[in-house]
Amino acid sequence: MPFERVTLDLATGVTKQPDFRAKGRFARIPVLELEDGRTLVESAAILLYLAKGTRLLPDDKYLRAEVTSWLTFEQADLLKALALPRFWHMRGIQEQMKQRIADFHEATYPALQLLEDWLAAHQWLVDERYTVADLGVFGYVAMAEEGGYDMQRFPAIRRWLDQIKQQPGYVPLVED
Ligand SMILES: N[C@@H](CCC(=O)N[C@@H](CS)C(=O)NCC(=O)O)C(=O)O
Repeated sequence: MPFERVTLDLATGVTKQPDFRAKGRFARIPVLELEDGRTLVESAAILLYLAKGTRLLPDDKYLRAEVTSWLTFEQADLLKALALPRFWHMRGIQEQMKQRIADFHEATYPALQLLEDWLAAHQWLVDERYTVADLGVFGYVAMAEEGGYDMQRFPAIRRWLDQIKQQPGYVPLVED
């Protein structure tokens, strides 16, 4: 599927500008812009849209709901708690944000443990095959260490992350 990737520097406040807001109602990335000019926001919606009709999204109604289930878990239990500590580390303000980071860690290790337990018993998140559920959960879990999370505790998650990186066509989220 042909596409153009546009990387934005969020530090410039670009997502708050009116031209960006016209494309992305929640003032954040990612935004998928279609050829006909329509846009789609929220990573889970974008993944489900792009994957429809491909091997990355099951046709079966139940399995498809299982994919949505994992994508929802990622949004509710992982995304912010993994993203913000990483962001504060990147900004060099981890000392200042120490308590909030500790609170996120305390609240989120149990969610990571749930993922670990699932992956200790399964190769993939849904239907024992690679789907957009894996892709959606992968993003921030793969960068959790940058937010101070000790991922050595989770061997099954680390095995699964490596497995995703080895998939044909894998492109790192953050470009060098
Ligand atoms: N639930 C959203 C979360 C997206 C999100 O939090 N994006 C952040 C960057 S990772 C953002 O664009 N923040 C706005 C900003 O920093 O200006 C999704 O999964 O698409």
